[in-house]
Amino acid sequence: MRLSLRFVLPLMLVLAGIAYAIAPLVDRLTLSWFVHDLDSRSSLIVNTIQEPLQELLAAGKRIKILEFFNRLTQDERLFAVGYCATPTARALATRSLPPEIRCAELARWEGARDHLLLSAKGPLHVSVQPMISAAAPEGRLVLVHDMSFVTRRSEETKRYLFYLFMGLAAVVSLVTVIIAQLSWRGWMAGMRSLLRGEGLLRQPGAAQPNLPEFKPIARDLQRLIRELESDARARDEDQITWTAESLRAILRGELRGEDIIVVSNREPYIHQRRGDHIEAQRPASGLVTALEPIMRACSGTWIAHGSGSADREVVDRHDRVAVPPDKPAYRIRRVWLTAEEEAGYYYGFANEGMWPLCHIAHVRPTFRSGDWAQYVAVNRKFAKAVAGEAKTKAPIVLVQDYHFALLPSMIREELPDATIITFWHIPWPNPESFAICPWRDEVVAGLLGSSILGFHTQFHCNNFVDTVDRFLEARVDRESFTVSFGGKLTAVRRYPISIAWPPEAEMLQKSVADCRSGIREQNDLPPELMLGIGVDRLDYTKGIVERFRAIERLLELNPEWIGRFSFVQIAAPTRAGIEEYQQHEAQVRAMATRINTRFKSQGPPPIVLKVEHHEPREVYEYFRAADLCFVSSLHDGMNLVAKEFVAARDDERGVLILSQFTGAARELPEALIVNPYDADQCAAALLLALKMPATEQRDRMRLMRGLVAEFNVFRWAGRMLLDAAAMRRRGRLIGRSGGVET
Ligand code: ADQ
Repeated sequence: MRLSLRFVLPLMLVLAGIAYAIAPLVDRLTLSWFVHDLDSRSSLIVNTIQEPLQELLAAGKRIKILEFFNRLTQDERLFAVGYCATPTARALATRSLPPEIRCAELARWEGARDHLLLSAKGPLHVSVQPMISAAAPEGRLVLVHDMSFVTRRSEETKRYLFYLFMGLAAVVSLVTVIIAQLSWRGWMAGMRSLLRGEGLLRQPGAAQPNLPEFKPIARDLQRLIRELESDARARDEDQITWTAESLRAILRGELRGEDIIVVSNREPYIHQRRGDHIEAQRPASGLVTALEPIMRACSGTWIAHGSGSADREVVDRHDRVAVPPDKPAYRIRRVWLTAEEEAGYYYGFANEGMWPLCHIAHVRPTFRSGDWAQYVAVNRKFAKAVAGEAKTKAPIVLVQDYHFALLPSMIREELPDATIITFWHIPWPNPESFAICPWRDEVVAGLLGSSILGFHTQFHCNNFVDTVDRFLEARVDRESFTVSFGGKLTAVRRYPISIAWPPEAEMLQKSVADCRSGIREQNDLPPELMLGIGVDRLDYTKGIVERFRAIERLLELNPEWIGRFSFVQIAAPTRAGIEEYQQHEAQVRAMATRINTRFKSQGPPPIVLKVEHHEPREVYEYFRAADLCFVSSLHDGMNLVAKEFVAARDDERGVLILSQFTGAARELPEALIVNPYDADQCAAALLLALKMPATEQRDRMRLMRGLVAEFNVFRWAGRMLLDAAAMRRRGRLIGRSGGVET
């Protein structure tokens, strides 16, 4: 409509102007036509009346002549008729002959070009014709025609001319608007099909692609576009210094304050009752460590299981509480679970089933149908909470981890237009291993409710896509790494997680020298002692037993280090309700005791085991106090401890020993990469670390710090959210949002 007005109005004005400008021209033209016409008419009349008039003249019948003339003027256009026998004679004429026409002046009219007389009666055409008579050689007939009809006609012509141009303007506008609309629609359809990559695969009007010969070209084209896009994205990303502030600015620009909801099992702040006061504790979790800065940056809603002893006391009537407690920036919406729900969903299916299933740590998964039923019910409960917290129909929902495999498709049912980004923080096994799960199809189908599904490494993405291919009726595109299932597309992407950079100033406040002396003193260790550090949840996947075995082997093979080297293991209690974890804790404790007993006589204990939670600041103090950090996970999605150790060492000292089975090993090749199952290799790495010259430590540490700085957690979140924003933009362009339909 706007287009029509913008186009039609000026066009009409232009055409009206043209009509106005050419009207006098047309006037002149029509006048000359009429004059010419009247000239011919006059000649015709004169020729016709010559004979009877000559007879009447010869008979001298003046009265009859006047009657004859009067009869002639009954013609509506013939205004007057007269006859002059000689220039000096008196005109014999009808009364209507204008007085300006006198016999003596007829010569003037004979020679005139336009024959026009503007009399008191209006415009007149005067024609003077000679009589062909030997009796009156000077006789002249005067015919006067009324030309007022010419003025009337001219007015009419102008009016018609105006209508004609207006009509023309309307037709031209209509045709133009129709053509514009048709070509806009066609262009849009073309764009849509191009965006869907169908441009070359589908002919207009054809329901199915029917140009198979173009398929390879279309695929090549699509791949080229994707490569260009990803190149451009990488370039754009490289130019950004990723900080909480730049992430916030990008989110403001790209997502314009869109509704962001995070869902995870673990809450970022747990309120615990300690006697008569309530304490807000941050749990020891990589996931929380990674997502907390993002939520601070974009102030959304974090939905999580309320598990603290004082959680219910601090929430409002909608079960919400603003956090962080000292400087509220976002809110937690707590979901309450019954003891049965927690036992079945969390301890049962998630941690006795999915966790060992996805980690190759030689602990058998246990699957019970009762646990599965609770897992389904709790996922449904969280889906309802998401729908309840959503402020718009199309929020961006970030679903976290293996506790919520079914949640993406359940959210999709509640909010079809939501953009759902699911991040799987743990590894994804190969299809053979995953086949163990009795509900494998449901789990995979649930995850395919996501718009984007993220893993830490490409290897895990490959395993997931292979699993889909093996078990579901889905279309897998390995070029674009997308899965089409149930009419929806899920992009499977690699987003290596990281930590905030730079670390909070508070973490690095205490100097390395003070940390070294302070930590040794706190643990009754001699000041000159070489110190190793391990920080983990007390989980069997972290390889703590293998780590201790490597320390024992080091001391066995290199007894000169007994009493000169100790290893502090900080182990946060975790999932203590599960038998495997209880056994694992017992095994770790027993092993530390045995090794310490074995080498105790010769000075400080080789292993200092601290099974307790520590605040992040204390953990950083240990990192800064140590000479080496040993991460020996048997299987780990990423492992943030490795990156935290690197971030803590602004003195560019310290050696990182890192298991080859962590996602982090792919990003930090400057660490000493080891196989945790190979005790001799690990012992050799420990020895190398203890003896490593300061310059080599600095070179390795510098490279690792550069990588962690560049690929920090803000980039992790920013990339996912930018991809989501691009997906939403594309969705809006082709008339859809959320999961892109195939
Ligand atoms: P986690 O298995 O929890 O995370 P990790 O990545 O190592 O493992 O993160 C643990 C976090 O907890 C670190 O921030 C660490 O500092 C902290 N932490 C550990 N022990 C602690 C203690 N005793 N006291 C205080 N803090 C402690 C899962 C996956 C990982 C993946 C992360 C993030 O298993 O592979 O890297 O999610 O995606």
